[in-house]
Amino acid sequence: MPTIAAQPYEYSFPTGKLALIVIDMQRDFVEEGGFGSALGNDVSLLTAIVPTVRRLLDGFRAARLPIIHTREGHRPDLTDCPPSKIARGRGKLSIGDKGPMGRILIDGEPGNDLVPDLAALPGETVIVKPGKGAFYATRLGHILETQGISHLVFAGVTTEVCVQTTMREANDRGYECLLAEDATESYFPEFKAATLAMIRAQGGIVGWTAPTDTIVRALR
Ligand code: TIU
Repeated sequence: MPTIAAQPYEYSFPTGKLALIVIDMQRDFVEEGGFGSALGNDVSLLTAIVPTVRRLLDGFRAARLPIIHTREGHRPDLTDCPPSKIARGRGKLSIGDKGPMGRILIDGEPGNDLVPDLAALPGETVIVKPGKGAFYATRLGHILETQGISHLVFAGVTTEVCVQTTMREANDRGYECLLAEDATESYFPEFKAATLAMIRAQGGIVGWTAPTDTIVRALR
């Protein structure tokens, strides 16, 4: 089995059972005027990882391995959004309000698109998810099962919210999870650092972490 130099120890994966999941690299979080900035965050930290996420995507594309993109987005009528989620945050704009990139966090609006450099290519899967975790109320589990996937590499934003939640969901479902350290980011550097540390602590209680270039080299 190929291996990747990772923390807390090497990550082995059966070729053909590995997939990439890129979490929520959408304009709502990465660009000014979306949900992230409405919550009072500086989006520049997130914008900075776009080229690294692209290198990871291109590595999986070159290796012809499955790629799944997610977007956090709700139906226009908000029937899939708990009122508690709309009320939370008390930002300038709430979910469903009209912002400079269309209605905030609504599927089909310009702000819900993946950033142009990370757009999905034909044959790649895009999952729109109403929650922070990508398994909740989506067909992700079914898709992975039918493709025989057992090992997942994770990238995207934000590290401690949607990425970590999805990684924990995947870990509980038996997937072997590796997070690309420099292809994920948080609005809070200290939260990113803590998340990487807690994932790989206790012998990899949630999974492994490794740099993007190390992962891409192992795919060749
Ligand atoms: N606010 C924040 O850090 N994250 C989210 O609301 N969603 C995701 O992480 N995608």
